[in-house]
Amino acid sequence: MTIWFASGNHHKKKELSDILSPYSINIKIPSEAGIEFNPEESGTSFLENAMIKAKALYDLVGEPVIADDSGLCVDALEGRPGIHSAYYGGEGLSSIERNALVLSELGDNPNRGACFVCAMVLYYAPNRFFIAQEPLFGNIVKDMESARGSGGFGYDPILYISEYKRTVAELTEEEKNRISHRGRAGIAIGRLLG
Ligand code: ITT
Repeated sequence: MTIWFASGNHHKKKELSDILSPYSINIKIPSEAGIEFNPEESGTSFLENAMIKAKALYDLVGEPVIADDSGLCVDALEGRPGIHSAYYGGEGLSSIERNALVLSELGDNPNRGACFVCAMVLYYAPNRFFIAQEPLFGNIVKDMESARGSGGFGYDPILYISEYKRTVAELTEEEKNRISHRGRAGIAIGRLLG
């Protein structure tokens, strides 16, 4: 079965494709069908933004849709970057610059607790949808030299998972998908579909 994924982020698409493959579910994103898709994410929570994306694509294609809104929430920064993770510090920054910005805002604060959050929606129709929201807890590394790893994307190099003694970017794809916010939410949705 193939289902729409309301995203323009190819990293998310790759991860969710792998997460849903045991359920024999393929996903396709709007750009693959030549559909321009860039809804305004005006919500105040991951869940609201996931619903906005799901509904916007459903309105365009009239078929079931999955949407993912996600980000990094740092305890000592009152949950920032949070829902602003994708463009934190300004649209033009690279991931490395955004990671450096979070580290500089945190400074030497001993409270390094943080988590990734993923709100995922399976949207069948305006009155029929399912939600899964899951975290991945870790600690923000102490400086850019400790921001290791080349896997994953975004803030993966700065979130350290003590159980694995590695950053998320140092995990294999399988390891990340097994424990991640997106992996857990995706499995919950996959079970509904599979
Ligand atoms: P779509 O809205 O098109 O799906 P996006 O990247 O703009 O793509 P979001 O608004 O949900 O998506 O923002 C997610 C951002 O949060 C993402 O760009 C990363 O900066 C960060 N993020 C989310 N999941 C992550 C992960 O698994 N690892 C590292 N960073 C992640």
